[in-house]
Amino acid sequence: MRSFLFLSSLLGTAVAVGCPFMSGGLHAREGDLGKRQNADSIEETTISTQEFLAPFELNDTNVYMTTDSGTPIDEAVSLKGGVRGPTLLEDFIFRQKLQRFDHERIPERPVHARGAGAYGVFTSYGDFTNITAASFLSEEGKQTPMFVRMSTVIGERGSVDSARDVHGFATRFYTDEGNFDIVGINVPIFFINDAILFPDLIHALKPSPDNQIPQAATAHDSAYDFFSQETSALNLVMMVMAGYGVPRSYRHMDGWGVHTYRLVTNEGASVLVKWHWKSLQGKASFLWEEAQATGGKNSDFHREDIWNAIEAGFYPEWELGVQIFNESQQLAFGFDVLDPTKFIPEEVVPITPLGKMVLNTNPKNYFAETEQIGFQPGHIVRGIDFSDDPVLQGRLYSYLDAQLNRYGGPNFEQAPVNRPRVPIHNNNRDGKAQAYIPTNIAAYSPNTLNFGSPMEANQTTGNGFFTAPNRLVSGALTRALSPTFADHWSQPRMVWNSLSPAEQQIAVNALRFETSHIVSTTVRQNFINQINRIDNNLAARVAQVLVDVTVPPPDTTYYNNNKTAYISIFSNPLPTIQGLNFGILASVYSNQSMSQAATLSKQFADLGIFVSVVAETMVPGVNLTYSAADAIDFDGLLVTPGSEGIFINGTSPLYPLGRPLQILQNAYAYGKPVGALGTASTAFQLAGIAERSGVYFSNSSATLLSDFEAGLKTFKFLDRFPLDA
Ligand code: HDE
Repeated sequence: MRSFLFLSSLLGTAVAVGCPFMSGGLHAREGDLGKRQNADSIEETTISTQEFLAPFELNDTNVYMTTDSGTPIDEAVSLKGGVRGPTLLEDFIFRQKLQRFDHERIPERPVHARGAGAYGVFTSYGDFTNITAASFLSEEGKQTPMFVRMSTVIGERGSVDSARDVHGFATRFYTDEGNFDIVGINVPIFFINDAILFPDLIHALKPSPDNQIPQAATAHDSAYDFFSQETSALNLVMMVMAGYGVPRSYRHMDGWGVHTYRLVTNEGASVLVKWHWKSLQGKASFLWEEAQATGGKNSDFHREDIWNAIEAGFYPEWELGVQIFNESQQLAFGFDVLDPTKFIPEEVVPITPLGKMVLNTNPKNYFAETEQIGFQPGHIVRGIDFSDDPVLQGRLYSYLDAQLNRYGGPNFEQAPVNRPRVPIHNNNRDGKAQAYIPTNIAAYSPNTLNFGSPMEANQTTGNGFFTAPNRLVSGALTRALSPTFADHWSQPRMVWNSLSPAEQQIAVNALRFETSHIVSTTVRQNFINQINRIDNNLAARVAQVLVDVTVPPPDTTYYNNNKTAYISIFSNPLPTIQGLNFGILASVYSNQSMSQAATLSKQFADLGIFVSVVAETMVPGVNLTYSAADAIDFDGLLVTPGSEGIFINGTSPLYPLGRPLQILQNAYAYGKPVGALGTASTAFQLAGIAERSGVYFSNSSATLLSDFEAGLKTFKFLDRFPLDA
């Protein structure tokens, strides 16, 4: 079993960087929260993530084929009237096989259709009963099985993983008091502040209704028409453009619950919280050119990455934490905590770690598990309660409705992946595909015929769910948004301020790409007007590539100097390189190259990364040919001495023209660490790449190993790219 090395260094990392806001949050001190388990001591996963699913698994090894009703059959050939005659209606085997095929699909999710899932285990760091009655947080070391599904939002089920998009981060805890879902995303905010706008948002972002173009992309008129009219979206748009839209992998993104929730104790005392999953792999993102190439070369990049990591035992890990604040602090941070388009900077309310999730098991059947899982923000357990965030409130309806539509009936909670670990007892009955056999004939409450059972459970009886007793609601009915939600520009301004110059350039380039696709001059101008309210320099730089737009004078109403240290993705080295991909470029025509590749391959694999030796043919020791390989396959790459010839000549019928050189040049252009052992540096001269940060030349493989270990942690060398003057 693996030990968890990185966590101890990540605990207690709340670094204060000039707090721009009015008042600090309620930080849970260690004493407040009970003893936290030493993270290094959580070594053993004792709970099997799939134990409760095992009874539903079908094992087809060494058995005869049967119909769905169990009759052994031969279904390889249909029943005909003569070998050359027509197929007969009588053929129940044929009919069942075809009919089952015709019905294989259910409607894909209207959003988040493309995703990948995995099982894991959550371990609580301590006894948190002083802030919540949630049983999965009640004891140090308590383990709870989990399922997680990560996704893009806009693309269809078969779209590319590396599309620029917000990413879903939906987590289910199979707790011993029922299922609890945090259905979050990889940014702390959402586009809109009222769920009634969701269909508008999604209609604007999805492909055009006439020609279904573009797929999985926001770079079109309707999206920017919406963003420039519904300006609550600007905060999220800025984060997506600054790198959050193109994560390197699902493993390298954080997750956020986004809305404010309540934690409630057994006694009914409540605090407000924001949920956060911190990736212990660190945050890392693609560059846009790389993401686009990845989409074309390997549309399964993200699902493959997490699958391979889990198969190799490089179990990805996230730390669950909460920002905790008081009921009285709802308006204390300069905005309204019920507005999901705003986040509380971690300098203002640091994150209190609660436990750790380790994903350690891949699903066995994509449809049965990853496709059929039906997350709902309404899957909630005792000790947790909602807030009046209007988007959360709307979601409580929509997800249930979406599952009904996808399953065509109300028994979707009976699918193995949706069943709770604990028995269910209620008077819900019948419906399509009922899989239980309810035996209670008094399916109503109150009853005497079943001795009053199932009994009602509540705060004091039966350990039941309860609404926080101090939740207050008052006010006249009104179809209006709170004025405390009105500022749509101060936070995107803070996001912009918090980016390094290189990241600002990434955001500018991203917006140049996106807005270059806008045909309507009105939409272009509207968008420039809106980002001018974030920053005049940003607006001017984006507008540089457009025609027919005027950059208005600075609109300083919302300009501020606030910053947070927690937004920047590229400024922080990764805590670990485990599970990254590394390429060693070699040539089968050089013994020197092949023997160096074999040695280096072993040395680099010892760093806990996936190493591929690339050469012309798949002789032993080669993992990828130049016919198949591309720079997107590697987070870093090294050229072996003896292989220089293929960079100089670059022509061989065994691979596309100039491919080896192209791999090297693109890896450099995607900001990756690249290097050469010994004489192989001549390949770099040919590629026009000089030695500089992230470009390593050495005669010593030991030096290269340590250079690359550091280089892969740096991940992207942004100083290679020009900044606007
Ligand atoms: Fe979702 N969302 N959403 N959403 N969402 C769905 O539910 C919806 C929102 C999120 O991997 C759908 O089961 C409304 C915020 C994730 O299975 C649907 C609103 C956040 C997933 C739906 C929101 C999310 C969904 C599609 C109000 C982040 C994928 C199928 C504005 C905090 C879950 C389904 C998975 C999926 C509706 C807003 C995240 C249609 C009405 C905010 C991660 O019901």
